[in-house]
Amino acid sequence: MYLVAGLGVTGQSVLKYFTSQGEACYAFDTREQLDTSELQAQFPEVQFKTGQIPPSWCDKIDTIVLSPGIAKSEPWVKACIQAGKEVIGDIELFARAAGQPIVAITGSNGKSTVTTLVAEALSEAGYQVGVGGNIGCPALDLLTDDTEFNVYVLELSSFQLETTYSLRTISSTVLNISEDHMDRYVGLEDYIQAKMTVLNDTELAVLPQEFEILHMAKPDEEVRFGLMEAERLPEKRYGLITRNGQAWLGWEDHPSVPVSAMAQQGMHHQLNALAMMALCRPFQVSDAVFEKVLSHFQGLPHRTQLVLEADGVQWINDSKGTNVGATVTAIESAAEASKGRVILLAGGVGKDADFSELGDAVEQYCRQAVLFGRDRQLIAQSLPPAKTVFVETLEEAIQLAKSVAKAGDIVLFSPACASFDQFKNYVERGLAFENWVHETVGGLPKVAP
Ligand code: UMA
Ligand code: ADP
Repeated sequence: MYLVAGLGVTGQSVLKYFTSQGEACYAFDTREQLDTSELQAQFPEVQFKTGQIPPSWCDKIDTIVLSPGIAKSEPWVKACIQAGKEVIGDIELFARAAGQPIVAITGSNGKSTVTTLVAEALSEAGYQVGVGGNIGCPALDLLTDDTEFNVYVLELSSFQLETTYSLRTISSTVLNISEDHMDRYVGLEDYIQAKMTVLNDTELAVLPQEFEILHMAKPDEEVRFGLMEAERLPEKRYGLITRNGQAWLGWEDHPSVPVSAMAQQGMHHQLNALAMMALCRPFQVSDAVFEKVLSHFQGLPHRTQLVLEADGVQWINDSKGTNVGATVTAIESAAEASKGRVILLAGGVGKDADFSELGDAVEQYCRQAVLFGRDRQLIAQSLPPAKTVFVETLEEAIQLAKSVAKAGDIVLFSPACASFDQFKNYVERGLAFENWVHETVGGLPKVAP
C-alpha cells in the first residue's frame, strides 16, 4: 500500500496517477488545518488524514510517496525509513513509467529558463514535448495527459532528486551551484550531492566549464559549456566563437547563432542558451531552429523583466531571484546596463543563507539597498551600512526607491529570499511589485487585490 504524503500539486498529481492505474493508497498532509473535502470528493476511494498518520495505517504502508516540500529528515519520515518503508518521490514514479526520452535540468539558477528554451527548441524541431517538474506542472500529470509526447523535458529541484533513484536521461545538466535552501540541508556539500544525482544515469552529461566532477557514474558522453572561446580549448565544448569581429554561440569551431541575434543580452542569457544547445545535442536540432528560438525568447515572467521606464528610471521585476547567486547575477546585469547605478530592493525569508557575496555586489555595483521583510536585519549584517536602509514591506520599499531614484538608475527588485513571510509565492510577490510600480510610478489607478 502507498502513502501519498503532502497534498500540494505534487501529491494531487500522484493521487490522479494512482487512480488512473487502479492503485490503492492513503493520503496524508502534516498541516492539521488543511481542508481536504474537495480532494475527498475528487478521490472518493482514498482515505485522507491531516496532522498525524493514524497508527492503524502504519502496518499497511510499504511505500511513502513524499512531496518535495517535506524533508526526509522530518522525525516521522525518519521513523518510517527505520521501520523499513520505502520512500520515493513523484519523479521516481515518473521515471519508472515514462516510455520516452527524458531531458533533465537542475542547478541553483536558470533551471526554468533553460527548461523552457530546450522545450521550445525541440518543439520547433518537430517534437511533441511534455514539460514538467519543478517548473510548475507535476511530472506525473504528463503521463495522465491525453497527449502522446515523444520527449519529456523536466526541471528538477534538489528536493525532488532526493527521492529519485531510477531516472535515466538522454541528456541532463547541473547548470550551476550556489548556496540555496540551507535551512533544509546540513551544508553545501549535502545540497550539491542531491543535485549531482541527476547525472547518475545519463547518456549525455552537460556541465559548466568550471565544474570538477568527483564520483560521478561515467556518462556515455560529457560536454561542457561556458563563456570561453570554444575553439581554443581541447575538450568538447559549447562556448563563444569570434568570426569577423562578431561573437557567436557555437560548438568547438562551429559558429551556430550570432550573440547579436539574441532577444536577451547579457552573460547569463548566453550561458543559458549554450546549455540549451548542449542538452539538445542528441536530437540534432539545426542552427536555424536555435536562432529562431533565441531571437524570440524574451525571458519568463518575474525573471529580470522590465516593468516600466519613467523619468529615465527603469523598474525591473526579478521576483524569482530567490537566492544570493541569482540576485548577484541580476545585479551584475543591471550594473552593466546602468554603469553601476542600481538601487536594489531585497528581503523576505533568507533560508539561512550566507549573504556576504550579496554584500560585495552591493558594495561594488549598487547606489542603495532597500531591505524589507522578515530577515532584513539578518541580511543587513553582510551589507555595507552606509548604503542600506530598512522598511517593513515591499510597497514601502518601492515608495522609498521612488524618492531616491534619478534618471539613469535601475531599480532592481531581486529579493535573494523566499517570499512566504509576506506573500504566497514568488509569482504573487512579482505581480504585487508590478501593480505597485504601475500605481506609484506609472500613475495607473489602484488594482483591487
Ligand atoms: N507542506 C507541509 N506538509 C505537507 C506537505 C507540504 O507543511 O504534508 C508544505 C511544505 O513544507 C511547503 C508547501 O507545503 O512549504 C508546499 O510543499 P509541497 O511539497 O506540497 O509542494 P507542491 O505544491 O507539491 O509543489 C512542488 C514544488 N514545491 C516545493 O518543492 C516546495 C513546486 O516548486 C513544483 O512546481 C511542484 O511541486 C511541481 O513539481 C516550487 C518551489 O518553490 C516552485 N520549488 C523550490 C524552488 O524552486 O526553489 C524547490
Ligand atoms: P530557477 O528555475 O533555477 O529558479 P529561473 O530560470 O527561474 O531559475 O531564473 C531565476 C533567476 O535566476 C533569474 O531571475 C535570474 O536572476 C537568475 N539566473 C537565471 N539564469 C542564471 C544563470 N545561468 N546563472 C545565474 N543566475 C541566473
